[in-house]
Amino acid sequence: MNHLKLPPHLNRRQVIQLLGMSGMGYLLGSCSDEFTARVGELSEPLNQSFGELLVKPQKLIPEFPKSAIDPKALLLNTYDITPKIDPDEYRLTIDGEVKFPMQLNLKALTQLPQTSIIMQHVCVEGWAAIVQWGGFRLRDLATMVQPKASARYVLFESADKYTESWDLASALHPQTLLANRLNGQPLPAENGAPLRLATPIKLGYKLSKWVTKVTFASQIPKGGKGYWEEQGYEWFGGI
Ligand SMILES: Nc1nc2c(c(=O)[nH]1)N[C@H]1C(S)=C(S)[C@@H](COP(=O)(O)O)O[C@H]1N2
Ligand SMILES: [Mo]
Repeated sequence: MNHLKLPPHLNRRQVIQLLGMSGMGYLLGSCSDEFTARVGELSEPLNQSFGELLVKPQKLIPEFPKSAIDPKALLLNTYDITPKIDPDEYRLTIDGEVKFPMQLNLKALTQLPQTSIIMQHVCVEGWAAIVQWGGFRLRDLATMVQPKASARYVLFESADKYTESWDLASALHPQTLLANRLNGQPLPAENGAPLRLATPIKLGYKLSKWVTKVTFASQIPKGGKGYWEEQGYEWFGGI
């Protein structure tokens, strides 16, 4: 029963609780049989490469002090058009090379352990801002859906049709979040509400706003490197 290696902040009980809530209707299209099967599956060992990435020590980027936060420095890109998203209708789809594809609503997503990070957001257009993002770790979401051994990349789709693709290791980095808060307040619509990517290890264009779909994939589809990457920006986008 103890095969499942979970990150220390997300214990087995929390995962089962969350799946339990999913079974109660937060997970669309679920029925109680499916739910029982999912909880049962949690006692199976994780696939090795995913498990290794989870426990492998990854270099942590030092955080900035709270006093360094500069709310005015976070610029909005003039080309971004904020899509209208009804929070009640919103669903995050997690699919692809995973054992348990899911669609979760905002209530279910807030059950994941919440954390925050103060980091520098760097846009290649020539501006940077120190911001605090709050949300949950993408690795916790991955633990829920259990990527298969074939998963190598994570693709993101957004409500404004923006796309991104990441390597799995960066997506599972402990400081990579799906954020729902900015500088201690609910995330404003123009900054990506209800959910956006945040991490200190990647440049601004990798940090999709208005994320609606997270797909674990064995390869990056042709033309699917990402909105800016397809126009020549570097794919890895590391800082
Ligand atoms: N969905 C979506 N996400 C996006 C973009 C976008 O146009 N659409 N622009 C990216 C770029 S280039 C940057 S620098 C940051 C800007 O984040 P901000 O608007 O919160 O400052 O969002 C990134 N995420
Ligand atoms: Mo940017």
